[in-house]
Amino acid sequence: MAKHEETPVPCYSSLEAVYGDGSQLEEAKLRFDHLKSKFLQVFGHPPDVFARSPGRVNLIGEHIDYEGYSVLPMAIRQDTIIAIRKNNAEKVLRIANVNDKYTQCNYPADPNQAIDLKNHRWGHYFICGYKGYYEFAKSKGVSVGEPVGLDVIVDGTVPTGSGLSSSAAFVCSATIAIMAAFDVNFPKKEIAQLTCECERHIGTQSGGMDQAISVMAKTGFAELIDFNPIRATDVQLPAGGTFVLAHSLAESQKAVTAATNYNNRVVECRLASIVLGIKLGMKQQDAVSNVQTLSDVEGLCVSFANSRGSSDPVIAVKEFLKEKPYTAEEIEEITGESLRSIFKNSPSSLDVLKAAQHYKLHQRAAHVYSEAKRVHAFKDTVSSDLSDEDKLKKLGELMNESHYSCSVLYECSCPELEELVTICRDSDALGARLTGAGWGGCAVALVKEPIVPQFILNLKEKFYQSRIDKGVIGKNDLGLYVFASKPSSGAAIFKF
Ligand code: NG1
Ligand code: MG
Repeated sequence: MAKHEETPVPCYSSLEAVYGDGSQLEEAKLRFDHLKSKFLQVFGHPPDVFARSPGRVNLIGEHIDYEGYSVLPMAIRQDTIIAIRKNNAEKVLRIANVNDKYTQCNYPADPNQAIDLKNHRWGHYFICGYKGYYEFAKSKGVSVGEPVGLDVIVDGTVPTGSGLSSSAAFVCSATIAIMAAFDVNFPKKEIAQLTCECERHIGTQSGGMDQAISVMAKTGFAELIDFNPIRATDVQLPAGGTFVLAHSLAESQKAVTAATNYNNRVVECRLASIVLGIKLGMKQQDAVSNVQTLSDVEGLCVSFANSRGSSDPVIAVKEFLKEKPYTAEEIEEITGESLRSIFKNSPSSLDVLKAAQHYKLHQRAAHVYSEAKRVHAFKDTVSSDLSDEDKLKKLGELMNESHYSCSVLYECSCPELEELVTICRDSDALGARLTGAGWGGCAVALVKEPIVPQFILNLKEKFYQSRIDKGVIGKNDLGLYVFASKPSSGAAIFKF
């Protein structure tokens, strides 16, 4: 039997395979019916096919996917559903949304169009998938013919800016819907790779975690995701624990703040890896041309640590990267090349250089290497012969350590997340941490199953009530911002 990730995205003729037979199914039926009638109303004909892809919560392994390290997310039930139909009459991509907050976006049916990054629009994420599909088809030698128009309606339930990857749910469902409209399908792991690359058209230099889990998730399992090549290994979480997601209500606008936040960290990691490479004996020119990520120089760091009786690459970080932030000039002195020249082929990195005052190479590298180890410790704990109770305790500790590292070394937390994580721990979570890119969005807490209702009540009282009183959120909307989550299924196509 072909491995799960080698098989194409499944195509179903009914909703049960994905939404089960409980209240989720009822909710899904309403959403699909609404999509159909809205499609008819907006475009004058029914959709041809639907695709859905879920959001995700990352349990551990933050800001390391783009450095080549494995991460451990699970899919959540919130997803993006897309209804689509080819429109041969007009060469236009008409992208509407069930939510009136998102006004219809029209784009030319041109796979070579540039995305206008200076004017961010929600429809841009669809264009990522559109461009990605054509780039992929070209690389596979699939004949695509003349571009045609597409009529599209989107219905997303993953809260935006929440660190739960509404963006990947959108890009993946868009790509898969486009493929389904053109009647083609590919192995899931190839779609995971393609969607990871095409989401970068939005201007963030992201890794591939979100798309990989959205496309390859399986009900009931978290997944250890490895990169280069992308691979997913099922992780069965210990019984007795539940992951509760809680929104800090600070929205992180990653596409807008990329130069100072997300892409800034990607650039700092690249510089840290080049400097480490040189300090550990590489020629300047070699390091600048060949070292892309901290995983590229891990071997050198580990050899150095071994000479000190350890295998921890953080030893090399401590020895060779000073704690005080580096100026551009200090780094250029080490690399023998200007930063502008190192990043000359990456416009979004050049934006980072313009905005940066200094570069915290020591802290960023220490986070990445230690977080990569925690992912494996998490996986090893799950498969160890400890009791479920002891496993949960250990997983909680690893989550706490991960949060500390994100907050102090990677500086991707924010005051609201700090407050929320503290409240989670005070409310008897086994562990709690920010999840996703950070700078806002959600925390994830590991909680013993029997106390979940009390835990959620505590959060309501200590974190949300004052925000309800101030009108930040409605008192009936609490369920949208704090909920327990089980590992859900990955992408699917529906043809009725
Ligand atoms: P969020 O912020 O949840 O979209 C982002 C990246 C991930 C990963 C995490 C941090 C995108 C699409 N995703 O996730 O690849 O790097 O941050 O671990 O940018
Ligand atoms: Mg995202």
